[in-house]
Amino acid sequence: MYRETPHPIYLKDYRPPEFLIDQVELRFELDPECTRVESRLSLRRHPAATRGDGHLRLHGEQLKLTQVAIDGHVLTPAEYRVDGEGLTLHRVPDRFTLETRVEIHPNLNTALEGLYQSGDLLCTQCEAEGFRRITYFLDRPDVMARYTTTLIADRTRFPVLLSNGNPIARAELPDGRHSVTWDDPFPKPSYLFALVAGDLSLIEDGFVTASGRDVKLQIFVEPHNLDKGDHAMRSLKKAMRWDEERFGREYDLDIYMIVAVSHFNMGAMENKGLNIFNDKFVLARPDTATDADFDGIESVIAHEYFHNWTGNRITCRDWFQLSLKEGFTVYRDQEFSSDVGSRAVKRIADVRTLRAHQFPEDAGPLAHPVRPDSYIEINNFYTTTVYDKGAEVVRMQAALLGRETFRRATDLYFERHDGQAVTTEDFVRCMEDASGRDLAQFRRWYEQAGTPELHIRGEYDAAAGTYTLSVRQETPPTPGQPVKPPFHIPLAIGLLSADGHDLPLRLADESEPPTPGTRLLELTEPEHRFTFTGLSERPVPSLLRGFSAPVRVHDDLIDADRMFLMAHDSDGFNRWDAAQTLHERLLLALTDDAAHPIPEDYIAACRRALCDASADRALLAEVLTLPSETYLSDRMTVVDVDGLHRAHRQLTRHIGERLRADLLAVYRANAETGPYVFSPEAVGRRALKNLALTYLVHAGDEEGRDLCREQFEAAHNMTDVMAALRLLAEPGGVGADAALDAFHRRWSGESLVLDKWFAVQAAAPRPDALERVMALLRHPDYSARNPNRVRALVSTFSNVNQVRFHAADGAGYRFLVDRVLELDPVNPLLAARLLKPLVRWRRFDPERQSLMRAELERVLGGRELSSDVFEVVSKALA
Ligand code: 0A1
Ligand code: ZN
Repeated sequence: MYRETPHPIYLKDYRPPEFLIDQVELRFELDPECTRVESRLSLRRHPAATRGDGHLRLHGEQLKLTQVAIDGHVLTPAEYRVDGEGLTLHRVPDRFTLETRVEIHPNLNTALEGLYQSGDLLCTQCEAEGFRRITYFLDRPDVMARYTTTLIADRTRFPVLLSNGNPIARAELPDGRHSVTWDDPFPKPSYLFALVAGDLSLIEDGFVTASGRDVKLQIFVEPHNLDKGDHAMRSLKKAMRWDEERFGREYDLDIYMIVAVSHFNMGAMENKGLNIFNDKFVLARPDTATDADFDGIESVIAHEYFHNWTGNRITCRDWFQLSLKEGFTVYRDQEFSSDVGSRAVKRIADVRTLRAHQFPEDAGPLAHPVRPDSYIEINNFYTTTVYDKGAEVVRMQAALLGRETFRRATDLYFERHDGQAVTTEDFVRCMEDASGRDLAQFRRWYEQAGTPELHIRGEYDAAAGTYTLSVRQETPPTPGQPVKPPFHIPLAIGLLSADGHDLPLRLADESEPPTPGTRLLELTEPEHRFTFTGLSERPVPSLLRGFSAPVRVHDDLIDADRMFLMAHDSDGFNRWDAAQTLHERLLLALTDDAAHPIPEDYIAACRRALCDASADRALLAEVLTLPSETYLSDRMTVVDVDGLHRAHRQLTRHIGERLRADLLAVYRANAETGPYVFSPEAVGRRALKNLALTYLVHAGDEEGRDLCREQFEAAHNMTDVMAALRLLAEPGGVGADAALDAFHRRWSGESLVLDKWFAVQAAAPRPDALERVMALLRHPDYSARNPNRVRALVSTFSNVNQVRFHAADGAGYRFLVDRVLELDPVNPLLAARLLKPLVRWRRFDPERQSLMRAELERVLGGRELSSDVFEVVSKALA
C-alpha cells in the first residue's frame, strides 16, 4: 500500500547486480501462524559491477528480522537499516556469508504471494517478486543461485514436505516434528523457488527420457481428489515426449512434482522441479470437468513443463523480458496442442483469444509492447500482450525461417544460453545467426505496441492473366507511441480457382513454376504490390492463411467470396474466418437495424456447413459459432450494448428456426452413447451437438427444450450437463431454479464444480442478473479469499454478461468497483485484474462513459491503494 504516487521502473535503467549469490541455504520452521526462516547466502561482488557506495541492499517485505550476521559476526542495529522495501548493509566485504533470521505469518498472507496458507496446506508463489516476502534476498531474475532447503514441520499436520530438486536427507525430530532437506543442483533465480507442506496424496508414474534416464513423476493432491489426477499425468507424459521430439529437450532432474492447490492467483507456476498449480488445471473426472477443462489441463500442464527449458534453464535477465519465456512457452504449448489435437481448431481457439482480449488491450489505454519499457507493478504485465502476442511474435519468426531453420535456431538458443538470464534480443540474435537473415526491422514487434491494420485490394486483369494484390499497412497510435514505422509482416496467402482449388502463385519476375498452395509474402514497406501471373480466371484470394500475423485485415471481398472460401478454402482456419466475418457483418447490420434482411444464401451456407458430414466436427462447431457480444463490441466505434444483445439473440433464433430439422438430426447423430472419451473426435462431436442444442433452445423449440432437460438429467458427463444447465439458466428457461438447486446439492463438496454453479448464474443475461449475483455474494459457499470463486462470480458477470454488466443505470459498474475496493487490501493482484472491463470506458456512449469514469475515479479517491490497482486505474483515466 502506498501513500505517494508510486514510481515507474524503466528498462533503460537496467544495471547488472552489484553482488551475485552462489549458494543459498534455507531452513524453514514451518507453522501457519509464525514461520521462522533462516537463510545463509554466499555473496560475492559482481566482477563487472561498477563500484557503488559499498552498501548492499537486499529486497525484503513484511519480514520481521530477528538476527543478521556477516561471516558469523552478529550485526548491531547501527550496522544495517531496515525499511519497507528491504535491508541495507553498510560497507560489506567483496566476498562474504550473510545469515539472516526472519519471522513471517503465512496464515495472514491473503495476497497469495510469498509463503501462504491454502486450506490446510502451506505453499509458496514467488514469481515475480514473492521471494522477498520469505527472506531478504537479491530478488531479481539475473541473480541465479544453487539452493539447499531444509523444511521442518509437525509430522501429523504436514507429513509431506517438498521443495525444489532432489530430497537428500530426512529426519524424525523428538518434538513430533520431522524434517526433509532438498537440494537443487541447477542454479535458478529466486522467483523459481518453491516449497509445499501438507497432508497430500500422491499419484505416481515414471518416464524414461530419450537418453534412457528414469524420471519419477509425482502429482500431489488433497486426499479427496485422488481420483482426479489421471488426465494430468497422461498430459505430462505426452508433453515430455513431445518436447524431446519437436525441440530436442529432455528433462533434467530425477523427479518432477506437481502440486494442486485450491487458492492460487493465476493458472500455475513453473518452479524448478516442483510446479504448483491452481487445482482447476490438474483435477478432472468426466463427471466433474468439461471438455474445455480437460483441454485447459493438457495445455497448462504442457506449458509449465516446457518452461523447464524456456524459463528455468534459460531465464529472463529482467522483468521487461517476460515475453522471452512466456511468449516462447505459449508458442510451444500451442504447437503441442496442435500436434496432439487438430491444428486448425487450436489455431481458431488461439486467434479467438487474441482477438477477444489482446486486440482490445492493444487498442486501449493499457497498450504496451511485447517487451514493455516501463512498469509500476510487474504483476500487471502478465498480460495477453506479453503472453499471446508474444507467442505470435515467435510464430512469425518460425514462419519466416521455415520449420528446419527455426529448429536449428532454437537449438542454438538452448546451447548458447543454457544457464543464463537473457533478453528477447538474445533470442532474436539466435534466429538471425542460425538463418543468416536480418531481423532488424522484425524487432519492432517487440518494441512497438498496437495492432497493425492491413488494407488489401485485389485486381484481376483478364487480358494479361494477372492478379495484383495491393497491400498497405498502418498501425494506430498507442500511449507514448504516436507514430509507428512499418512492421516486417509475414502474409500467407492462397488463390482459389472457381472450382475451389489452390492455384499456383507465380510472381511476375519468377521463372520456376511454383506448386499450388500457400505462399508467404513478406511486407516491410508501408505499401506493396504483388502481381501473380498465368491466371486464366479471376481467383478468390485467401488472405492471412493460418493467421500468419497478429494484424487486422480490411479486404475488398464480397459476401459471395466469403461463402465460397467458407466452403472450399484448403486452409481450415480461413474457412472459419470467412464464416466469422459473415456472421460478424450480419450481426453488426442487425445491431443497427433489426429489420435488416438475413440473406437466404447465408442460411444456405450455414446449412451446408452443418450438414458437411466429411468435415471435422470440432471445426464445424467453430464455423457455426457466432462471435461473442464482447468480441463484437470491439468491432463497433461506439458500443451499442443493447443492440448487440438483441441482434445476437435474433440471429441465433433465426438460425435455430430455419435449420431446425438439420439441427435436430445433427443433435441425434452426435448423441453420447458409450463412456466419456477425451479425444479430438469425441470433443468435436459434443461441441457440435451442444451447439445444435443451443440454436434449438434459443429458437424456443419444444423438442429442443425437452432434449435439453433430458441431457441435464442424464448427466453423461460435465460437458453435456453444463451445456444444458447454461441453456436452462437463460432468461425464460423453464425449471432453472430447480436445475440449479439440484446441481448444487449434487456437487456441494466439489469446489471446482461449485465454481461452475456460480459462473453459470453470473453469465445468464436474465434481467435480474445483478441482483442474483449480489445475492450470491452472501451465499455460504462464496469466499472473497478464493480467487477461483471470485473469478467465477465477479469476473464472469463483468466480462461475459455484457448486456447486464453494462446496464444503463451503472449498477454493474458500482458493483464491480465495490468488489475491487473490498479486495484491494486482501489480494491486490486479483483486484487489479478485476478492473479490466472498466478500462475500455472510452468505447461506450457518453452516458455510460461518464458512469464508468466516475467509478474509476471513485477507486482513485479516498483510501490507500495497492500499486497494482493504482497503475491500472491511473493509466485507464490518463
Ligand atoms: N509463470 C506462470 C504464471 C504466473 C505468474 C505469476 C504468478 O503469481 C503472481 C503465478 C503464475 C506461467 O506462465 O505459467
Ligand atoms: Zn508461462
